[in-house]
Amino acid sequence: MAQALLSIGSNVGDSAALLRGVRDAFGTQVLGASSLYRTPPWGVLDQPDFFNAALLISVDDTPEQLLLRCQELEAQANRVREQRWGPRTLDVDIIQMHVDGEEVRSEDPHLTLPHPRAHLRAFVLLPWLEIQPDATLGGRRIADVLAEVDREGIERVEPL
Ligand code: A4P
Ligand code: MG
Repeated sequence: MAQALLSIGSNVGDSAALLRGVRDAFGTQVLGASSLYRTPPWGVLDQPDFFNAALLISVDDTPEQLLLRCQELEAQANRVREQRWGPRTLDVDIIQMHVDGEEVRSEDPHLTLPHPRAHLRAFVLLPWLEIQPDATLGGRRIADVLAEVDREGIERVEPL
């Protein structure tokens, strides 16, 4: 039995519908879904605003199996990999995963857990805080991690 926190994002196409499609694809495995947020681009600044949300899911998958499911959802959204941190129809990242109550840690570039840039990103932390306020990242409460990052321009839009 595993639990995972997913960060989902889109800034090409009907972003709200694409993010809702991810939630719907996980169906009854969804334990919690954040609101939909509109967020200024991070990394590559010269691109449209993103829509982001977080999902807490309960799955029977191994980390590798879950990564494959996430990549299948990206492929179904006709995602083309062009530029690192560039515009995309759908990005589904695994931020943190617990298997049988133990946090998974991996430095493998193919699947790094917890996600190596999560602590820098308000577009990950703010939606996550909404659904799992007691969560910790790197041994710290995510509210404390969030207090140190720039959250300017992030707006809650509506429920997912
Ligand atoms: N990978 C390794 N660890 C993980 C993980 N924990 N979850 C590997 C998912 N994938 C993981 O990802 C590249 C490789 O990361 C995958 O093949 C997988 O095996 P990618 O999605 O193909 O490429 P990318 O997304 O362009 O690169 P990267 O570094 O993953 O980008 P990020 O970090 O996902 O950032 N600004 C806002 N406001 N909102 C956003 O959602 N997203 C990005 C993308 C940039 N700026 C953004 C947003
Ligand atoms: Mg990604």
